[in-house]
Amino acid sequence: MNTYEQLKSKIKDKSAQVCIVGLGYVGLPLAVEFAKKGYFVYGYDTDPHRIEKLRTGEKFIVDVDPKEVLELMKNNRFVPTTDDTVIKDSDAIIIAVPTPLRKVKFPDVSYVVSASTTVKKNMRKGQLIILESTSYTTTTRNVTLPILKKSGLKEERDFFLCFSPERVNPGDKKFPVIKIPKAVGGMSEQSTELAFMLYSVIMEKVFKVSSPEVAETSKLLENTFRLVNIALISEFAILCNKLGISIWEVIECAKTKPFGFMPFYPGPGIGGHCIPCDPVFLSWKAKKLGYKTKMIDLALEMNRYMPKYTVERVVELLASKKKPIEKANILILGVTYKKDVKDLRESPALEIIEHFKHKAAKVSFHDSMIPYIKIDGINMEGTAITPANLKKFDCVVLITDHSDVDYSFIQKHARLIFDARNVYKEKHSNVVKL
Ligand code: SAJ
Repeated sequence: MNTYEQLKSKIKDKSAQVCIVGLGYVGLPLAVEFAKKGYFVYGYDTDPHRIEKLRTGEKFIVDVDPKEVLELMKNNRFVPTTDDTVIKDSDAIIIAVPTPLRKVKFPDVSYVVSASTTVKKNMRKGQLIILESTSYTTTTRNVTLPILKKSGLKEERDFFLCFSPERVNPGDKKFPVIKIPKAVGGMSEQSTELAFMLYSVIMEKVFKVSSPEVAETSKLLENTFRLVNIALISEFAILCNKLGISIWEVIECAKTKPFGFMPFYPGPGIGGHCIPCDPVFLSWKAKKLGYKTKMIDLALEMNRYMPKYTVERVVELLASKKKPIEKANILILGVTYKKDVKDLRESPALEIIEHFKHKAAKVSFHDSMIPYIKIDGINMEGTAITPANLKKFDCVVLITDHSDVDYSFIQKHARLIFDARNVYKEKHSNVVKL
C-alpha cells in the first residue's frame, strides 16, 4: 500500500494520530472534536502557560469546556504539549497559528513560517499537513510547501498538503465549529480527498475545491464581502444624517425586500482580527501582482474614517448644547470590538478614546468585560455605572452594545447619549443616534 492508501485507511479506522499546531480559538476546538470522535490527538503549542492552563482546567477559549478537555486528557485521547517531536508520531497535522497584520499594513506570516519549519523538522513519510491560518492567496504553495520540501520528502507522494480556511465564530452558539461547512483545497486530488475524509469525521459538511489558492481566496472573499458592505452602510449613515433621516429606519425598510438584499449596520468603526485585516492580505497580494485594488482600499478607508466621524458627531452635538469638547466629560460605553465578545483587538473604541483625549476632553469608559484599558501607554480603569456617576458626564457615547447593560437605567440618569449602535429604538429627548 502506498502512503496515500495507508493514510486513507488510518483516517478511516481512526488509527491516524492527529496533531493540532496552535491551541487557540481555531486549534483547540478542533483538537477536542477529533478527540471526542475517538482519534488520539496531540495539541502542540509553543506557549507553556497555555499548556499549563489546559492541564489545570483553566478556561481560556470561549467555546471550549475545560472539564471536557480534562476528561479527554484523563482518557488519554488528548495530550497538550510544548514538545514538537510529537509531530513525528502524527499522521495528520493541522497548522492553526495567527497571521497578524503588521502595523505597516502587510501580512505577517512569521508564525506560519515558524510552524511550517517546526513541522519540517519533525515530519516523516506518510503525513497529511493542513494549513488553516488565514493568509494571502498562495501562502500554502509559496510559503509552507517550500519549507516542507526542505525535509527532502516529496510532496503528494511522501506527504500531502492542503489548505482549509478556518471559519470559527467565537461564542456563536448557533454555529459551533462542527456545523460550519468546511472547505478543503489540496495540492492534488489526493491531498484534497485525505483532508475531505479527515474533516468529514467531525464536520457536518465538507466542500472540496480544486486548489489551495481557491480555498485561501474564498476565505478572503467572505471577509472582504463584510468589509465592503459595512463600509457601504457607513456611507449611507453619513448621507442619512445629512438628509435628516434615520439610517436605522431606512435599513429596516430595505430589509422588507425578500430577495437580493442583506442588511448590514453602521457603527463607530470595525474591529476584530478578521474583517479589518483579512482583506488587506488580498490587496497586498494584488499589488504584488501589479494590480492596485480599488473596492478593498476604499472600503478600508471608509471603515477607518468611522471612528473620526463618530467623534465629530459628538463634538457637534456638544457644541449644540454650548459645551466645548475641551471642557466636556465623556463616558465611552462598551469598548470591545463587538457586542458580547471579550476582545479589544482593533477595537474602534480605543481610537475614539484617543481622539477625545487629543481634543482635551475628559474621558472615562465602562465595559463589564474589560476592567481596564491602556491608552497612549497609560492605564485607564473602568467607571461604575451609578446614577451619581452618570450625572457627571456631558455625554455617554454608546460604542459597543453589550447585552448585560441596563440601557433604560442609563437613559434615565444620563444627561445626553450618543447611540452609535441603535440600542434605543424609541425616541428620547436625551438620545441622539448615528
Ligand atoms: N460590524 C458593523 N456592522 C455590521 C457587522 C459588523 O459595524 O453590520 C462591525 C462589528 O462591530 C465589528 C466588525 O464589524 O467591530 C467585525 O464584525 P463581524 O461581525 O464581522 O465579526 P468578526 O470580526 O468576529 O468576524 C467573524 C468572521 N468569522 C470568521 O472569520 C471565521 C466573519 O467571517 C463572520 O461573518 C463574523 O464573525 C460573524 O458573522 O459573526
